[in-house]
Amino acid sequence: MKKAFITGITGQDGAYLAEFLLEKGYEVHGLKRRSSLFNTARIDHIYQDPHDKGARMKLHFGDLTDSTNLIRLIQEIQPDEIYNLGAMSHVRVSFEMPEYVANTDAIGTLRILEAVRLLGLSEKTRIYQASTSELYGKVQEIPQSERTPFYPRSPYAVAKMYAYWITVNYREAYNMYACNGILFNHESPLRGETFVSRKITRAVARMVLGLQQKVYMGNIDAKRDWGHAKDYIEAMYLILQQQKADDYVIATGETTSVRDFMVRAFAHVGASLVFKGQGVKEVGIIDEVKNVVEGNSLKAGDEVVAIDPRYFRPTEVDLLLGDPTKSKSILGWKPKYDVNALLREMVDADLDLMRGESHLKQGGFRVYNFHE
Ligand code: NDP
Ligand code: GDR
Repeated sequence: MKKAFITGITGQDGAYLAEFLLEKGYEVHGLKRRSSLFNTARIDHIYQDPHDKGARMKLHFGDLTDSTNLIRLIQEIQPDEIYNLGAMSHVRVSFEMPEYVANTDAIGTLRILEAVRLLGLSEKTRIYQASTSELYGKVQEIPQSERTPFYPRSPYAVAKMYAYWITVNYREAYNMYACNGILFNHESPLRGETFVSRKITRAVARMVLGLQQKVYMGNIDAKRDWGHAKDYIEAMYLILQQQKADDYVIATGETTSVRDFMVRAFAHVGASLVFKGQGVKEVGIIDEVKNVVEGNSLKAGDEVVAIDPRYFRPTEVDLLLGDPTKSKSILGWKPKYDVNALLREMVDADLDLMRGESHLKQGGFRVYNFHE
């Protein structure tokens, strides 16, 4: 039985990957941070009681900033594959805590690589590093491929750049099977609520149900190449199953602006959204509503989107568009979702979730209303 060790198992990708590897028959070990509240909501449905004989999923307390913990765990587990997905992954937040991000996202990767080397597991253990399209940063070339130069634009991206190169260096210096997946943005109903796609789909669902009136956004001109996390974790797995370790771009090859993502998300619930004004004065107004969702609270004339500069970033990544030619030809990887299928699934999932909130509100319970 193959053993996988996943850092970041409680995150979006970790949850999908753990489920995928369990289905493939792996024993799955995950690194979980100690927190004062439960932080396993995304993996509770695949949790296996360690008392049950034959349990193939095991969680271990730890942190990417703690070398001795990582060395001990990797020694105990003796993994065939490590997926290093753990990271402080929010670009805007990285401007507020750059040192912690460097420690976790950059040096955390070094700690994993060093642990494998020091424990004499270089030949046995294959390592996947969660690299990112944020490495391309300021536009140098469109579309972006494995050969496009990097120009990181945030403390997050700079930390991930170190992680990228230290992974390449350990592969070349110690002949380790260590790879980078340069993944473009990928989302899902499990996406963290403060990333833009989920913030939008959640807000649309809440507005339909009358739980929220407006959403405040940052730079809605930004363009991203958005795919579905379910497709992208399959690419991670494929990257570790090749004859030769290498780095791959994983993307859909299609780009959409944040503004257009919003228009499409509102359209899915029957509301046409139009934008008026410019810069920080720009607003999004509902033009017409066809009631495709029962009890839709949205009405023509509602001002549902406004700009709040506090969501702007000191340095922005304006345009990401990936060229997945290499991963398609070598890995045989092809995404099943496009951006429309993705956002429809996300809006529908948030409508289901928010209906629960709506029932609570009708029952007289307090419903919290976070705007991020
Ligand atoms: P999430 O933010 O959803 O998950 C991040 C995970 O890392 C969580 O499990 C989190 O734990 C954990 N983590 C954070 N800090 C530490 C730490 N100090 N020690 C151990 N674990 C920690 O990210 P995604 O699932 O979206 O992304 C997975 C990886 O892929 C990340 O490295 C991200 O940077 C990268 N990436 C993501 C892309 C995307 O579009 N989603 C695109 C390209 C790269 P907790 O649950 O306790 O917070
Ligand atoms: P990103 O994702 O920075 O690309 O990083 P995010 O969804 O946060 O932002 C995408 C774009 O939308 C713009 N934007 C807003 N973003 C947020 N979060 N909130 C807003 O209100 C808002 N308004 C506009 C942003 O400025 C940006 O241009 C994600 C993360 O998952 C990283 O970990 C990963 O490496 C990259 O994707 C690829």
